Amino acid sequence: FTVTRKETTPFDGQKPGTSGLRKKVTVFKQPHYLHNFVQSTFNALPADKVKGATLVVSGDGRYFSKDAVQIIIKMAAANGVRRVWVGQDSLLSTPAVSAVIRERVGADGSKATGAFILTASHNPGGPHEDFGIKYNMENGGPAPEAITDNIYANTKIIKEYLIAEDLPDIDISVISVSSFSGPGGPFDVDVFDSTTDYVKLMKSIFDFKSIQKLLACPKFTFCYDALHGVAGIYAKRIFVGELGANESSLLNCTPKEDFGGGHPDPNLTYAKELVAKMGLGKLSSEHEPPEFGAAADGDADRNMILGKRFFVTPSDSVAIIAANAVDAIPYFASGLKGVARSMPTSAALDVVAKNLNLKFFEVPTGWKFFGNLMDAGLCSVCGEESFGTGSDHIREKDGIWAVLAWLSILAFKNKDKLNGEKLVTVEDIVRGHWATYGRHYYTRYDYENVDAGAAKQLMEHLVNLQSSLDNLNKAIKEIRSDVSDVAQADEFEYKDPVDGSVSKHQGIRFLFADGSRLVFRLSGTGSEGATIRVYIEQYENDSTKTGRDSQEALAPLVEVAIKLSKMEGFTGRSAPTVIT
Ligand code: VG1
Ligand code: CO
Repeated sequence: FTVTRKETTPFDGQKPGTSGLRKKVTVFKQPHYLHNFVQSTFNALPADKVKGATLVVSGDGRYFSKDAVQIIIKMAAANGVRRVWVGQDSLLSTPAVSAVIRERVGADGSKATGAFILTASHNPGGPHEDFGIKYNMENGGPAPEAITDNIYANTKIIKEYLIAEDLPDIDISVISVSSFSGPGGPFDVDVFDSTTDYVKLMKSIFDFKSIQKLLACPKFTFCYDALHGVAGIYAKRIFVGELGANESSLLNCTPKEDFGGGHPDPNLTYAKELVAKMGLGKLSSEHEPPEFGAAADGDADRNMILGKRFFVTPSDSVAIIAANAVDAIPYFASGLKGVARSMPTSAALDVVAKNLNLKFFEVPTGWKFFGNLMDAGLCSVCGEESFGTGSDHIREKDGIWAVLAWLSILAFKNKDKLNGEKLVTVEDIVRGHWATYGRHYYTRYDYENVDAGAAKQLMEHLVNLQSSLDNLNKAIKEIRSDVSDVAQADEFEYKDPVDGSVSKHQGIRFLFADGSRLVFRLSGTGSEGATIRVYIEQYENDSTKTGRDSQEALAPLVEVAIKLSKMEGFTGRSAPTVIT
């Protein structure tokens, strides 16, 4: 092949957000748009991570992925990359990409040093919906801010990109290696099986035999919904192929470019079919719900865990996994190095860390902040309130891993009960946890796609309120007299304990004297307008009061949050788009 230099001019707004660049497909389809971002990434990386390097390119299979893969292959060739690894049909879940970077060794001994992941995660897909791209590093984790800032700086000054226009399109539906020769030497494209490396890793972490026994027990019924995302191919291999679950326990496990028209976000609002099947929500059906249900987002890094007629909050989920990991999961048998959560995630994990005497870290939203801690051997298990849970087996959150962790805990708790009368249920485990550690009532209100200017004004208003604690508390008491005082109000700032880098403006916090919290953030993953997230939390350690309905228990704080922020005044919204 030959290398062509194409002239181009910068596009505005190619700044990677919480997790890469996410825009409407119509934006990505503009001539040179994707090219500019890919070239800017190559320009931002150290030369040895491009020239002669091995790169992974794949994603959740959403609309435009197939075109994007061919473009990136041609640009990689032209930029001197030695080989590109592509999952069959360009499918690899985000956690599988992380595993492939860390674990896969090519036939010639090669190892990958990075990846382009093609996903907009939980955002809908299709010609009029979202596409996304993000770069992951040699440790398997998302590029840190120093790199994403550098990519963005390059997008603003780009003048040309390199592409091998005469390289033929690669048939990515067939596992095979295609070899080419260019001006800089040989170039290979290796299309490989999307599930093998990931499945092998999962088998090295969990006791598959004990999960098999649980799933074989007629009293234990199981259900998994991939929402037509990439998780489906892993669910088939692992839950059915390896663990013996019935094919009929899988919902929506065939990946689709538009996720079947749905919103591939595993929460109580968007995973409607599963929620109904589990006996939750208005649509709940007549039949007896399964004992365990779970769902994933488009790129399979998120998870929702449900019991029969029971929802496990993601903040509780990570705390419960941490509390049981050593007993139930062989990978952690020798102990946890530490645990971490994102700032808006509830403090349920903090209480576990304290009781078990574990190192504990609170980081800003987004998985990239956990990576440094894990690389330094400081953290084993971590999680976010946004349905993200994971461990140091890779450097991304991992939806299937979380399900296997829960199945392991259930298998452990039921190991002597499989022939008995009654199984320990998901609900029993959660209620038992609250009885030991107390309960963090928790909810998140999302106001999606509000006017960006209005959202900014609302945030400024909140920051202004923080200038006087006295006035703030007066204002709050006028809204509700039955909430405790705000003891500290600030914007969260994080100093990375490993590299000393500082991240500012990571969310507006109101910390109450009784341990309650209100947090406000603007989303960094949307593609249109702004999304305001309001996180509301209250701690209760009187075990007679941990069984209340969560929305009811949180009603006073919710009222304070909405009125204090003047939500309706600024945004015109009288209700959130999504409550989780
Ligand atoms: C959201 C979540 C955050 C998560 C991020 C990426 O970010 O709040 O916790 O890490 O999505 O998840 P934001 O900035 O919109 O609040 V994924 O599964 O979309 O890559
Ligand atoms: Co995701």
